[in-house]
Formats: sequence, C-alpha cells, structure tokens
Amino acid sequence: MAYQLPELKYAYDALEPFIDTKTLEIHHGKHHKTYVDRFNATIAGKADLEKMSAEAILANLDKVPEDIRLLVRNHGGGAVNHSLYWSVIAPKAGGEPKGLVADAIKSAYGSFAEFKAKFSDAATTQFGSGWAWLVVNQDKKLEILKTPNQDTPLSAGKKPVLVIDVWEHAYYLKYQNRRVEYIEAFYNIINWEKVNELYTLAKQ
Ligand code: MN3
Repeated sequence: MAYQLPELKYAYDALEPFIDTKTLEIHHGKHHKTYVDRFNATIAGKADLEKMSAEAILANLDKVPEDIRLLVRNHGGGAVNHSLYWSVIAPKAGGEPKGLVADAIKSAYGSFAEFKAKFSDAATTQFGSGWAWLVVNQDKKLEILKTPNQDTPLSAGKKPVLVIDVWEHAYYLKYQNRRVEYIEAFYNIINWEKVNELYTLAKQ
C-alpha cells in the first residue's frame, strides 16, 4: 500500500508564533507531500518493497536494489522523518519532559537543561540541511545525534523519539538565517507525551 501523507492533528496556524502558518502550510502540503509522492513512485511495481512499511525499508536499505537505493533513502527518509516531526510537536505543548523519558533524560544528561544544551548544539551544528535526533540506540540508551539530508537513524538500527528538522525550509520564512532562534522556539511545541510514548515503545 502506498505511503500516505499524514494529516496534521492541528491547524496550520496552531503552532504560531513558534512556527508560522505559511511555513507549516508549505512544509507539510508541498515539501512533505513531494517526498511521499516520489517515494511511492520510486517503489511502484516493486512488490517486495510495496508490502513493507517505509520504516522497515529504511531500516533495511542494504536490501533495496542499488539502482533505487539513493532515491529510497532520500524520498523515503523525507516521508518518514517529516511524519515523525509532525507527531512530536503540538500546540499548547513544550515545557519539561514527562514520564519515563523524563527520568531517562535526567539519568543520561544530568538535567533537562543539560539535555537541551546538547540537543540544541546538535541542531545548530548540523552543517547544511539535515536533522537532529534523540534516539534509543541498540543498548537501549538515549543518544543525541544529527544526520544530513533525509538520512534517518532507523537505517543505523536506532529508534527515534524526538526530532527537529533543520532544513532551511523548516524555518527560513520566519527566522531567515537565525536557525538558533528557531531551535529555541521549538522547545515551546515539543509534545512530550508523544516523545514519552515513542520512548516507552523503543525500550521494549
Ligand atoms: Mn523538512
């Protein structure tokens, strides 16, 4: 079954003033949609890939035929990374982490403030387009990392629980070159309930 562009659980203007309406509209309706369409076009007619989830395909990139592997990596990555990004942000969110992930952050980084400094640093220093992530790694430990382009930690066997898009299209209309301001604003919209849910699943 073709990958579906997920509907947002909030209106395009619901993340104001942290993410502006126009950015959200274009980012979801145009950029994300294009990744989804191109991913579906790339695997169309490849029965073995069509029956797998996009996440499973990206976790097994070495099994994807070489002639379409880069397209799958880029467009499949773009499809699933954005779906995750929309799910970990929400209106009237932000604040401190909740639940098990709050305890894990405290134990891994000492405090939420220390975690925030490290996560922001990863997002700030990702050179060019890419993403910063909080993942559960193979040892079931939290890890902060960054990836270029549309690469996903799923391809390295890690399970993402929080992500920020630092492609310029994610913030340029409102913040222009001020990526750091966008990253700081992002903490006002993190959906910690969802992050905790993803963390709990990843630990199982
Ligand atoms: Mn994007």
